[in-house]
Amino acid sequence: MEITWRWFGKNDKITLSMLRQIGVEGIVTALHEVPNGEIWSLEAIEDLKSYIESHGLRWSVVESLPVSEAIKYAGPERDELIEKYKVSLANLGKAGVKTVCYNFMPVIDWIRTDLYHPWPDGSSSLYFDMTRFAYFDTMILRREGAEADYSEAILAKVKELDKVITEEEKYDLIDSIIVKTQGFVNGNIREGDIDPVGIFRALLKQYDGITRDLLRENMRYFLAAIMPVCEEYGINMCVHPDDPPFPVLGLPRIVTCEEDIEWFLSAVDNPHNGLTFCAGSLSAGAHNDVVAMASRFASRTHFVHLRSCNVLPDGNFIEASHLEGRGHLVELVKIFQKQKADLPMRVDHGRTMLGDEDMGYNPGYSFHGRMLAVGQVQGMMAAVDQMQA
Ligand code: DNO
Repeated sequence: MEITWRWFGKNDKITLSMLRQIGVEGIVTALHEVPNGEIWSLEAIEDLKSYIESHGLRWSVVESLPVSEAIKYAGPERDELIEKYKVSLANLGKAGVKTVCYNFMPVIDWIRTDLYHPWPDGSSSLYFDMTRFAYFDTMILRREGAEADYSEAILAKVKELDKVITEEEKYDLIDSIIVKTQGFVNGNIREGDIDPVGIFRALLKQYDGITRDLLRENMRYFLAAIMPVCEEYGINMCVHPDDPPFPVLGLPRIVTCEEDIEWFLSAVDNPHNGLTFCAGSLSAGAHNDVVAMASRFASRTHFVHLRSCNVLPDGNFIEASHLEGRGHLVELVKIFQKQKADLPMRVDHGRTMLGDEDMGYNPGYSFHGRMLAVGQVQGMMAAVDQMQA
């Protein structure tokens, strides 16, 4: 696999020169300044690409070329947005950047409730707490019918939490779930937006009546429309699994398990329609056997996120060390190393440690924590290579 790193552009405090020193070969990035739905110009793509190359690295993967909401819920502007998406893809193809990660999650990309969940050793990880999430949904968002989506036990815990939660903690919960984790991934809400909860409610409304089957149909429609451009330019699309891999906030989620992946791969059965194998997202679902899924889908995997989770009682989960957890990364390295020598891989998130917490990095995207994970994965790769030689 090719060792890649998610880098957030020229203003990222983690510089390309730093990355070369730790063995990074390829960069995963996006034109973060271009608003969602606008065309990525060839000039802007080439400018960023040469900047990356001037540091002895290459632009391996786009993460993400975001799919606008109206494409996902099939709004009247859908075809126009797909045409723009195709122009961006063609421009990427002309510039030679040919692996494109995206997701098809309505309204909200990945979800965490705690950005600094402490480990006994003094470092911290991202965490998902079902009670706190249900609190956000039922007591802050006050979504109609939300209670029906949680067990009696969780609802009882929500009541208890309501007795002790402070206004500041409520603010932090909103900030973690719909602001801090979203803006930097070109999501719908950005830091500084006033009334994020109001914006969020309006976004959810757009999906009234959008069932799982309709969302699937909209994904099929989008993929079928862009495949000719992907074929012409040799672009591999790779959808990121839903994180966490289960329905949330009354929204359907359609890339959550083996059957879902099988479905979208065969709905548009084209080698350019592929998967980002995100072991972290998939391992957060107790229903997923991550190693079996990797074996099954390796040939349609164009990009790998190596990260691991532990699932805890109540449906809570924690981002585990790269050496343990349900992701079984050593097994995945064995599978993907055999599949394709230059398959791009990034370690995804890392722990926050050794001063990372003071640097203002995007949640999960620490320097020391990710560097440690890169070292661990490099070790796995070297050992697996020797064993397989
Ligand atoms: C979070 C990321 C996701 C991912 C997008 C891909 O850390 O893994 O935001 O980039 O879902 O479109």
